[in-house]
Amino acid sequence: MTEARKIIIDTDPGQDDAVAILLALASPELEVLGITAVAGNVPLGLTQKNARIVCEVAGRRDVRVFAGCDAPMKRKLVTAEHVHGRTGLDGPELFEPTMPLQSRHAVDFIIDTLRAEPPGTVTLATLGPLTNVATAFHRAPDIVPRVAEVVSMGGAYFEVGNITPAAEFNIYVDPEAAEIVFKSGAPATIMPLDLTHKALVTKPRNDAFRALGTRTGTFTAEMTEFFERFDKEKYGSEGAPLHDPTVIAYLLAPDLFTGRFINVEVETTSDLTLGMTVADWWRVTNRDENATFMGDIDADGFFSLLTERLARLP
Ligand SMILES: [Ca+2]
Repeated sequence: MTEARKIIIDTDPGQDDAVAILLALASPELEVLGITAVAGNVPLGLTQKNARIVCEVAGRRDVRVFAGCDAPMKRKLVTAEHVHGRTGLDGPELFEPTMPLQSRHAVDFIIDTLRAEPPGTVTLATLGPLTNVATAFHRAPDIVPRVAEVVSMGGAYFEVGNITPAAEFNIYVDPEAAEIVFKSGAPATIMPLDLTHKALVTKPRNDAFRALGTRTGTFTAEMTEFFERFDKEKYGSEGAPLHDPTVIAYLLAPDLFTGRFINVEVETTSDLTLGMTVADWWRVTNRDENATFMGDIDADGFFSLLTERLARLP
């Protein structure tokens, strides 16, 4: 086997973040150098704790978890307990994690790691608002050319918004951070709602998690059942979209995805459309391409990969 791809997972767990972390920890092609928590779905005190809970469920107390920024760069934090529940991980019975939180700040960890590892070898997999990554890029611009790729769940174009009519949650919470990252020059791949709304946890797919008969399988099924209640009501669809694991699946099996390398910019001034990702899908401007904006997914392939990998965990 070729050498594992080194990644840092930046995250605001969140049930779908939790599934993404489990997928990464179950996959030998990836070496998780660290997990950096950020405020988003719920406040930082909960996201860093939830990240540790998920590592313990996976039997991976050795993974380093760092706490990062507790608020967006220039704005007040907006959270999403209405989707994820009070803890952010509502659904399964939760426990107090006993593995330690690292003492270093997540932003320092990102900067130190990118400076220490050979250039072009560390990928940033981002599953929440981009505050930690943008703060690192802003504070240490020398790390930007060392990033192999930033793969982010965020944004939307055809599906437009889920937190406002125009904006997807991760980008809306910290639009200035998203703008810094997407304009940084680091190779970017974006998993927008256009794609994740095709990755629905239908009943048979949820049953497949439960049928694993493992702690991880049950934990996953109970989490996805919880947030499904909200999304089914909201969208009237046959299941809830499983957003964040698409980022990890892309690192494992890029052929499951198709998209376009285009210009993507973030609205940071308008009240009406704040946080909108303006994606030049039809290439109607001369603005420079800066991101691969994904549009389609082989959903059956994605769920088979996910279930097969989760089966490897305890
Ligand atoms: Ca997330």
